[in-house]
Amino acid sequence: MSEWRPTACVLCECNCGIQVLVGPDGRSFEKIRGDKLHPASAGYTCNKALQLDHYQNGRTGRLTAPLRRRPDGGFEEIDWDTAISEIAARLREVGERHGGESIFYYGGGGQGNHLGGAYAPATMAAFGMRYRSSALAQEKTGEFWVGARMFGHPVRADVEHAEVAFFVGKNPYQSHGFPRARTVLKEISRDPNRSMIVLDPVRTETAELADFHLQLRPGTDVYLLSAMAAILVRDSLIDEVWLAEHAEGLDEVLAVLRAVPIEKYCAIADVDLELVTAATRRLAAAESVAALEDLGVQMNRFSTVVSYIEKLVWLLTGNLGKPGTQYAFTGMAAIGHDRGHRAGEGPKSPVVGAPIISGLVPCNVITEEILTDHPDRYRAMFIESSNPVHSLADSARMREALEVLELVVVIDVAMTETARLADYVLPAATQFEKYEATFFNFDFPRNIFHLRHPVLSAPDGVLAEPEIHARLVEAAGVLTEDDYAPLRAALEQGRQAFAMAFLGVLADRQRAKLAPVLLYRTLGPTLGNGADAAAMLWAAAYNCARKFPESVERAGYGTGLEAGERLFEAILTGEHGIVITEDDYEVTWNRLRDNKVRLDIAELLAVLADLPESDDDVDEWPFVLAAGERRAFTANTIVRDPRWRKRDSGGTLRMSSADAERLGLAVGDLVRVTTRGGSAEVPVEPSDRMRPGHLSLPNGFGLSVADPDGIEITTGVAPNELTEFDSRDEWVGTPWHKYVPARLDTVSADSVPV
Ligand SMILES: Nc1nc2c(c(=O)[nH]1)N[C@H]1C(S)=C(S)[C@@H](COP(=O)(O)OP(=O)(O)OC[C@H]3O[C@@H](n4cnc5c(=O)[nH]c(N)nc54)[C@H](O)[C@@H]3O)O[C@H]1N2
Ligand SMILES: Nc1nc2c(c(=O)[nH]1)N[C@H]1C(S)=C(S)[C@@H](COP(=O)(O)OP(=O)(O)OC[C@H]3O[C@@H](n4cnc5c(=O)[nH]c(N)nc54)[C@H](O)[C@@H]3O)O[C@H]1N2
Ligand code: SF4
Ligand SMILES: [Mo]
Repeated sequence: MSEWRPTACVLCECNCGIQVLVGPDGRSFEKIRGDKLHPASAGYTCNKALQLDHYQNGRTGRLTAPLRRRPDGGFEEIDWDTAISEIAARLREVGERHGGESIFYYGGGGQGNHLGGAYAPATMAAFGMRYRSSALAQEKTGEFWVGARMFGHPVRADVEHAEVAFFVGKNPYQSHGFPRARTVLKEISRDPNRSMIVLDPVRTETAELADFHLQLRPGTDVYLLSAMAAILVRDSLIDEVWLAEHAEGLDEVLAVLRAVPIEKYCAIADVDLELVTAATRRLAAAESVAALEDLGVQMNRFSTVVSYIEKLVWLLTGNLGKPGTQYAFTGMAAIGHDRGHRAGEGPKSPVVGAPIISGLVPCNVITEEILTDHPDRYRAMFIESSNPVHSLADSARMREALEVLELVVVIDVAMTETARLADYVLPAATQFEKYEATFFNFDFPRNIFHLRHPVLSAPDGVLAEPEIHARLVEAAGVLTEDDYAPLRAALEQGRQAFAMAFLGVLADRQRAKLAPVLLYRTLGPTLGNGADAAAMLWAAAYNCARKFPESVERAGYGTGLEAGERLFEAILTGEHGIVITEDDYEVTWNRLRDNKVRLDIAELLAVLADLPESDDDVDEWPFVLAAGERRAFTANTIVRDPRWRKRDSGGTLRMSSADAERLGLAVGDLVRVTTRGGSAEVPVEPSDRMRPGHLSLPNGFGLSVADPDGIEITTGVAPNELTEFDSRDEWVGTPWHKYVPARLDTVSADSVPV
């Protein structure tokens, strides 16, 4: 019997609730619709969710058995016992020769799946691994670090309730980033009392809805935002009363901003001074401003400094801890938290000495940590649920790095660009075949968690990640039945006795690291319905109730130890997603360090005080390429089957109509785009939305899949064939993928259909 089953979309961090109708074959999604019962998305989806069958059943190169690389470079299928014991033995060997810390862990989850990665710390501990990274360390670590310095706690924007929404290098219409984005954007746009300000060189779908589109020259946000902050100071638009109560370090900031050459900076950004002034005044006059910055600036020149000055703009106008501004959120995991060490202090990567922010080595130094004869270089990599050969800067160099490693293990659902270079590939169940969840729980005032139940059965030969980690940890010999027995005995006395026994485990720091697998093997099997993987969430729920007792109580779970237990039960049984915490806006202040904002970050103020004019070589590189734009049919590399796209199937290079006309190019004409890092042929799409001199390539293209005859088809250009690892932020090492100096050559007059 077919029935609608609740789950979620896995294509962006919003994870909108959906319902699926499984076809009579028991494998395909016959229909997909938004889930009205989901507490955050409430029935909303964008166009992409409806294509999820292509993730599940498309031509993806689905993996269905563990693979081992043969000496000739091909792969052979092996059984799970062989795979686990060989991988464990080889990880141990690497550890014995070079220390476990020479095994680098990368990934742990994509846009929809973090539950598996929550078990990975046990595998890391079992083999002595220490260093790790993920995609967050090539986009968000600058903002994390700045947030840690200014607030001591990560904050997010309450766009939904804002009078003024301020988007800096962010196109929520396509990329989302907050629930029901398209609906919210349209509401703001329609409301005469609310406004939208967008900084983007492209007239995006979001910019089109904006009241103020500051269509700046690419890479000049630091100047434009400095000018805006300086206008606030010059015209006495700052909220002095609020700042006196809530902030420290104002004088140091004012001293720098008073010296900003406003007109000159607007000229550098190439935006009309009057437009900048009007937008700034609108922002200052608002009761509430919610600001969202994203890759347009986080992967661009001065990225970390821009994250800082962007925050100064809304802090100087008093926009924190009130409805429609920014808030410090709760959650089931600590995403975005960092200690906020001063530059040069704090943990560092072993070879390059790069700062480790939020526990993550900057992605852009990974190849440098491998391609060297430094004694502490990484010798092996354990890669889970990510595709670094495609997603990290300079794919050619990343391939070279994987080739020199002694061992590469990949856990994925598909034969990806990265898996192809592995020594062992372990096949995972898809996100619809297992219990799954994300820790992207950033909502406010009601925060949401969604434990998705499987809606399809997994094929033989694949395993969910928690089981893979448990087997690896056991194969390492660090956990046996003897370790499980006391916890199981306690469980027989009930959960409270179990909780006490588990606290005993946590008291031993070494054992505490193995806690995920201890929970999985003891509590897991008692949860019923094959929900073993939810075991980790039991500890996470207790932790959430301990860290945010009032918020958990307000959400209806009571107080004390009981609250953690009730919250966990609600998570386990709430198939549509549940409210985990409920806050008021004021609570933000309790979460900030010293209940205050620290405005001055000396290192970054020094940069702002002394910005260079321009160092571009426009003769050699007349264009700036943004490598990796989010479009209607891109989703990182999660959907591999090119047939999922209803438009832009080849992934065009967008350029301004004026440039196209000058070069005699029409839609579909092939050009060769060349950068310092590489060169590729791509069809162009002239557009009046683009600034002259600017080029844009979509993300998520350049994937290879086999057609039914086994012939490999690659669709579009993989952006990181064109990027360079050393084009990166000075403070946290994030890449400047949106600012790739480029040149164009026409290839032929032949057009291809786009
Ligand atoms: N459709 C779709 N949605 C997605 C994803 C996807 O693959 N496809 N991926 C998800 C992920 S992982 C992320 S991190 C988010 C990213 O979400 P976004 O950051 O919104 O996505 P991008 O399109 O990469 O970049 C945003 C904007 O930056 C602009 N930009 C380029 N150069 C500059 C500049 O110099 N200054 C300014 N101010 N802006 C500039 C671009 O024109 C673009 O409109 O999207 C998520 N959502
Ligand atoms: N040039 C350039 N590069 C970029 C960007 C850009 O804008 N420009 N954007 C960057 C950003 S913001 C991000 S977030 C990264 C994303 O890049 P990555 O972090 O590498 O992640 P994804 O492309 O999302 O790939 C997720 C992987 O998980 C696999 N997968 C799917 N479901 C499961 C599952 O259930 N289990 C397991 N084990 N695997 C699964 C997929 O097959 C895929 O290989 O790309 C970055 N790279
Ligand atoms: S891709 Fe669209 S439907 Fe899917 S989670 Fe994101 S916003 Fe929701
Ligand atoms: Mo991302």
